[in-house]
Parts: sequence; C-alpha cells; structure tokens
Amino acid sequence: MTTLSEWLAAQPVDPKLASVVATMAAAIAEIAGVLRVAPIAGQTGLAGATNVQGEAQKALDVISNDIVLNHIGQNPEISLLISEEMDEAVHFQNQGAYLVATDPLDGSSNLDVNGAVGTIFSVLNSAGGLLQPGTAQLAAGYAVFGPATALILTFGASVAVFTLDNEGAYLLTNDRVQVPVASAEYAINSARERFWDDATRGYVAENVAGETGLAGKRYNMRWVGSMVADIHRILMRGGIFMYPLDSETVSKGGRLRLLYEANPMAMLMEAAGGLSTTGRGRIRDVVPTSIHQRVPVITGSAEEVRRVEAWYAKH
Ligand code: FDP
Repeated sequence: MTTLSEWLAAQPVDPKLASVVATMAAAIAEIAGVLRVAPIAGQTGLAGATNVQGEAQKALDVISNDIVLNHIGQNPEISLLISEEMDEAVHFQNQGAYLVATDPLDGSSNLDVNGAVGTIFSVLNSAGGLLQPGTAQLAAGYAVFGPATALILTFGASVAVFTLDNEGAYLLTNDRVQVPVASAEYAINSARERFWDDATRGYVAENVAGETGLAGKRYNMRWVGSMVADIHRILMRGGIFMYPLDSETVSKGGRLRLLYEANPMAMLMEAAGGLSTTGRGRIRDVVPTSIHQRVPVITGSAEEVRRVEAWYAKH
C-alpha cells in the first residue's frame, strides 16, 4: 500500500508545501494517541476536570493545540499559525513561506461520549498575510478520530484518504474521493428551527415532506454535532451539511469559523466534486476581516447545495 510519504513525494507540489502537510499529519498522529487513552489518563475533554489523583487536567483541545504548536515550531517552512485555541496568530522567527490555520480539536462536546472528533487545517502562502480568502488555499485537510483515524487531504485537484495503522504509519485507502452529486440525506441542528430564515425553513420543509412534496423523494436526517464527523460522512456517501445564518447567530456572522473550519472543508468538498456556499455566495470567496471570523456553512452534494441556493435566491 502507498504510504503518506510516498504519496506526498509523488504530488506535483513544492516539497516544502508537502512538508507542511507532513508536519500536520505527524501532529494528528500524536493527537490520535492521546485521544485513544484519554479516559484512562483522566482526560475528559473538559477544562477544570481532575484526574484520579485529584490533579487538574488540561482540556484535550488545549493539549491538542500544544501538540500542533510543538510540531509546527519544528518546521522552518511555517512562519505563521492561526489556531482556534489562540486569540492571536503566532509569528515564528523564520523565513517560512507558509501559514497554517487550524482547529486542533473540533467537535469537543463529543469527547465525553467517546464520539468522533477531528482536527481541521488549511495551508496558505504566508506572504499573503493572515486574512486571505479560501480561494488562496494551497492545501487543506482534516483528520477524523473515529473507529479508525482517517486523514483526508487535498492540494486542490483531488481528495485522498489515509488510514493510520497501529505502527503510526498513514496508508492510502482511497485516492480519489468523489462526493455523489445527488443524495437524500441532510444534516442540520433542527432544534434551532425557530431561529431559521425562510430559505432554510423552505428547503428543510421540502425534505421533510419527502416523496409527498416538491423534492419528490424521501430524505433522512443525520446530525452528529461534530463538524468533521458530519462532513466526513457527506464526503464519503453524499448529503448536505448546513449551519446557516439564523436570527441568533446573525450578529456573529454565523456559528462556524471561516479560516480553519469552513474554508478547508469547502476546498475539500469542491475538490471532490461537491459545492460550498454561505447561501449568498461561494464560501471560498469570502474575504476575511478577522482571523476568528464566523461564516454560514452549506456544503455537500452539488444537487442539494443548488437547491438551497435556489431557496436563497427566492428570499
Ligand atoms: P464543538 O462546539 O463541539 O467544537 O466547531 C463547532 C462545533 O462543535 C462543530 O464541530 C459542530 O458541527 C457544531 O459546533 C455543533 O453545533 P451545535 O452545538 O449547534 O449542534
């Protein structure tokens, strides 16, 4: 089987860029090791938790951030780091040409129930500064820590999936992911219905009506509540993920973060043949004004995303 190093060496990209992806893969493998035994170590995922000796424990998202910081600090090709866990960007004292934006541990509310969580990252040229649109991304990836640890990568042309083996090596298990164009599964936190706009309301109502409504087919709803787990399901078998702007999130611009959640997922989804929109335009065209900016996210199978866009065009 093809290893991650072999695959990276065969990609038509600058080896320095490949080294940035390898650095994130190494950090992710270490995070996977921590998560696998976290309950034994008394790591519940919550800040302020204590272990069996009564000692205060660091939250797993802080530990994951420390691991990423440590790995990135050892790669001189990376001069800038934006992390969900840190208010300010980190500037490293080197000439590195690359910037990494990351959510080191996404979906952390699932940790206490041994649910799937993940790490998401985006790679850009550091010369472009901190606030670049998603179209400027050079690479994107995420790991999903589920029954297997899977690493999903793109440099823009295609999407590859690697699985971490018991010896700590990543092996290629799918070299060309294609998200199905059509689907009958949607993912949204429907407890927020009272906050939804008319477009979201209209689209979901059509799905709920199933074969008796305008959609003309029966739908299923799936919501893990962990973005990586929901997006991974959609990338593998189709569907749509929605965290739209609603009346409660409108003042913040949305729920999910543009630079290290929405943009990398949008790049992966598009490279696999899917679409990503805010409802009003392509996510990757949004020009950020701050590093922790939030954005509405609608992403997945092309037919479903187009249906949502059609609803937004009407409202
Ligand atoms: P979490 O707060 O657990 O880190 O990134 C935020 C996120 O999870 C996403 O992973 C997930 O899709 C979303 O929040 C879940 O939101 P709800 O609490 O509204 O379900």
